Amino acid sequence: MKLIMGIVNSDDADRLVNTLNKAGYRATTISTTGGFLRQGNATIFIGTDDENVPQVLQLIKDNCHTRTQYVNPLPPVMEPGEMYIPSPVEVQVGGANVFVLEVTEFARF
Ligand code: 2BA
Repeated sequence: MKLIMGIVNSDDADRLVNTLNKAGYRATTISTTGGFLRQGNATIFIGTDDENVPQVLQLIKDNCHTRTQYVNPLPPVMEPGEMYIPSPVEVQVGGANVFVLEVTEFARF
């Protein structure tokens, strides 16, 4: 068995979970925050048998889209009288960052 952990854009999470449920997969969503942009994203956990992993990865791929975001870099150290004009940097985020983990035991009581 595997635990698939997908970090996705919050706007894609509902559609992805609905699609997973319709395809017969169970999923858990938690609200998370990216360490770089410090913006909200969603992390979805799916526990499933090994043979289902390719299908789940395909569903994630089909439902999560890449987005362009802009970040303002930290201002440099300034001398008195100097002026800093921030120029945002383009960053491509997602569609999804996915980890597939081995599950040693699963219990449902
Ligand atoms: P964030 O950490 O907020 O990163 C958002 C996007 O910023 C990243 O998109 C990447 O394009 C860029 N980025 C991140 N760290 C960077 C750095 N040190 N220098 C330059 N650009 C950087 P994605 O790679 O698609 O990542 C989207 C989100 O997935 C991340 O949000 C984070 O929450 C998660 N993530 C990605 N890789 C991860 C990893 N190896 N471990 C844990 N979480 C990860």
